[in-house]
Amino acid sequence: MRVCITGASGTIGRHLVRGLTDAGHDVLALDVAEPPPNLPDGVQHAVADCRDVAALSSLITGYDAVVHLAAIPGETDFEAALDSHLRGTYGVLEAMRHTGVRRIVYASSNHAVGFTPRTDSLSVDTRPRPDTFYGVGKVGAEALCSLYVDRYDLSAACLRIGSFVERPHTRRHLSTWLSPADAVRLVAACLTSLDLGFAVVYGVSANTRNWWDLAPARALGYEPQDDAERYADDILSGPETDQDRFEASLVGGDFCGPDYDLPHP
Ligand code: 15L
Repeated sequence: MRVCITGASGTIGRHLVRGLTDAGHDVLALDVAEPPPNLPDGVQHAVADCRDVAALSSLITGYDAVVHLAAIPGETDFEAALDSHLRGTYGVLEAMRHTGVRRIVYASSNHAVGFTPRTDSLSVDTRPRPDTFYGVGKVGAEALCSLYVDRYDLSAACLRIGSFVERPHTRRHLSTWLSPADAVRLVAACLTSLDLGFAVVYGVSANTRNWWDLAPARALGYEPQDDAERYADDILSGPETDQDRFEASLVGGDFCGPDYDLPHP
């Protein structure tokens, strides 16, 4: 498939550019700033702001899908969150509508439901419960994807990603880790699933301690291979702290704590 990746220079973007290219996709690596380092041979890159519908439209014409990662990857003030998540995603969806690109894989986040308390199994149907303006932005961008699916017949997968890190290093990560290789598997499945429509799925690896429902992602063809448990001995060797216990009690972990309550103007 011809796939445009926005935010291609970011942490997840760099892995996906290489992983999807290796999987045989024809990738356009798009970013607002510098080209991603170590771009694989044959990968095109372009610089554009996702809010610039005209620029984006001319770049994605003829593509099959957009993997939309571009956004500020953590908490900000309200205005920045609005701009980054809502205006950025709106720009991508509008460019897709103008050019007939039919499928979006959107990097949402667990922080869309971050204030949800620990349960046996977290359903994708749980109500939006953002833990930050970042989470509010993700909820809003998921809603935009839903609108464009229903009104303009696009297909969308919203990935509520857990903790994308090279290797897990906190107790929470034992549940929430999404390995780089599994991230590629998840996005590849969403790109090629025949019956996508509108889907919200959790993006975590096959972690022994996972408690987020992976059935919706598996239904799209995602078969995670990694498990944070292989790092458990190392991570659990220290004493469990109050912070660990707090992080385990809510989906969003430390994002739910006081450090993420930004001062309001
Ligand atoms: C995210 O969505 C953030 O981008 C990342 O910084 C982590 O906090 C991650 O979630 C997580 O929940 O571990």
